[in-house]
Amino acid sequence: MVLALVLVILAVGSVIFHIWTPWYSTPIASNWGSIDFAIDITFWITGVAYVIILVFMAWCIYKYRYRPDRRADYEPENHRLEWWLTGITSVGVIGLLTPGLLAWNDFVTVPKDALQYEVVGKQWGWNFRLPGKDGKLGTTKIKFISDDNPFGINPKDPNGKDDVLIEDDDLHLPLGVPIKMNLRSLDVLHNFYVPQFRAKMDLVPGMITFFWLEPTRTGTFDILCAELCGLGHHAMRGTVVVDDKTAFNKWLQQQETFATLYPKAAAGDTQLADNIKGPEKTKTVLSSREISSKKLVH
Ligand SMILES: [Cu+2]
Repeated sequence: MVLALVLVILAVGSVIFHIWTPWYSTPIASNWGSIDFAIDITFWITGVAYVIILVFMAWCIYKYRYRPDRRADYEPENHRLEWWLTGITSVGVIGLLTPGLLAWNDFVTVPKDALQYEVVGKQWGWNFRLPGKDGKLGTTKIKFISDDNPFGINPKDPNGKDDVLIEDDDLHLPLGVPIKMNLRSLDVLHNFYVPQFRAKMDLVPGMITFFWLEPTRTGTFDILCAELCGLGHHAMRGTVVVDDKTAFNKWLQQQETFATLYPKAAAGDTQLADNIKGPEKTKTVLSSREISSKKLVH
């Protein structure tokens, strides 16, 4: 009987905690209300199922408690009950999956007029690249990555010369404009996450992943890495600022491009990683890791 009481207290306590919880979603700052809706529906369906199951178990413990004069019924099949349970479970699963699938369909269907942004993650920080006046990001290749070309921009691609590079600084986004985030990692798995945007996506070494969003209010928000990516994972933070059009254009004009920041690399005047052979190549990779960890300490 004590166990039945504990189960009821657990059910009631969970509902009260959910209503009075100190954990809540920050106010949304993007178009992804459909993701919030999918989470709300999931809470409702799993919450109702959780309460029903706990209360049912408590009721069974009470009703079928041991009595010396009572024998158990034998009823191995009950078709009516099975149909009911199958029907209710199916409705629950459809309710759980549908809002998420609809939101995902929108999430991977990028509007044609979206601005192209690039996010580059590394142990442990974020860099960003925006297209210049031509509206196109230059192509990149791993072999072009060096201290003089940290983004690995192809010097032969004219679209890359005017690319705006944001290193160790805040990312700015214009309000009310769809933006496609192209994500690259220089080392291990990372995950770009801004809680207020609701959107997040893995950065996978060797491939470009993406998502899109449209900022719906101005403000300053934290960028977090949501994938355990090494010792400095907790420190892999950044800041994103959503500006109105005037403030955004003012900020954009003050930024450096590939050609102004790394003139030698932009002119194709650097040694490629491909040209370094054998042990020296390994040494270069190690030393860049050492630089990253030194940055973290200071
Ligand atoms: Cu990370």
